[in-house]
Amino acid sequence: MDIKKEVFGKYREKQVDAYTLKNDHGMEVTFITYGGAVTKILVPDRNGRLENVVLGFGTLDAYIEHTHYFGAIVGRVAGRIGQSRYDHQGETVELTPNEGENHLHGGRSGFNSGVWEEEEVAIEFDRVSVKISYLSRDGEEGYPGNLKVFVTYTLTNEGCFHIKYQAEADRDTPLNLTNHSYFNLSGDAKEDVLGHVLQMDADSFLPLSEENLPTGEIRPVEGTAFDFRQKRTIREDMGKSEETKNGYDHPFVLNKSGNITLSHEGSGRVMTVGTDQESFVLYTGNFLTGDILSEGVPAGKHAGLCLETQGYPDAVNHPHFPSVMVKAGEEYRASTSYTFTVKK
Ligand code: G6D
Repeated sequence: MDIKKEVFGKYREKQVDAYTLKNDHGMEVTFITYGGAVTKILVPDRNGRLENVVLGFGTLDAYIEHTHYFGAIVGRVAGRIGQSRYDHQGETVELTPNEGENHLHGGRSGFNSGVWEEEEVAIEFDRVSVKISYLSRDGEEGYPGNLKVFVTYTLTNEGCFHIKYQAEADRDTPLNLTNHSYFNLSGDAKEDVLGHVLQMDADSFLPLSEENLPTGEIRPVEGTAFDFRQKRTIREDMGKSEETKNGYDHPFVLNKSGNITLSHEGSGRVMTVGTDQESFVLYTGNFLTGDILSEGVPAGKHAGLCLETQGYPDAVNHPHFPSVMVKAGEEYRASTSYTFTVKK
């Protein structure tokens, strides 16, 4: 078990560091303190060949220039907030619009573009972890209150990459954190993800409006292109419905103690996602534009897929959705794990 720390660059006079967490079986997770972005996850295939299973860039400039949120921590509120506003206790809070009139992924300068600070590095016999922090000041992107966020990235000797989120604010605020890694289990993005096999314990999904905002309906997946309760490839039903012909970009409601399993036949790699979050967005990289990855290959459409575990998007504007409001002084906690195994 080991952790390597290197300087990755400088952003607005702040040093950006890269940390590489290693376990005893060759698996590695690398992230940078710019946006807390996960840049590489090296996982063996069935022949023991270590390859990168997330989309990532090799330079800080590329992360600054491209807003696909590769690997980034997203907040204060992941997803969209309609009309960039919400009401709370009789007050209307105006956030910064950054997608038409709507607010997406924390605004123009969300958590994905902040430089996070090292809090703690821990090396134990069966796991290594790095805890980082970010202070979102009162009024940042329109949000109320000073919010201190801690994220702990852990890699275990059992092949589990675990993300723990903790936060506390001095005023009531919405909070909905996620990690925006794009997974591609073929390794080094050698093929797109449409042939990946996905199984999701999700009986319902949230239909979207033209602006990709939840309509408020919670619809059963039965008989739709959103039914992944039995495993199927991404492409199998994608083209069969108007809503998914360009790919998936939809929130699902995760069944209690449900899991998500993604696998790639060619490599034998399997990733199982577990979380304490009630929802997640399946996004199949529909808007990727061919940016050149650290492996020197372009990340075109469907080059990677995201499983953004989180609260319900736009929950602040849908009272019947589970709330994402955190009270002043209350501790927010959330966690998600990505466990990698190999099918011989
Ligand atoms: C697009 O609609 C999608 C989002 O879901 C995704 O998070 C973003 O691109 C990166 O806006």
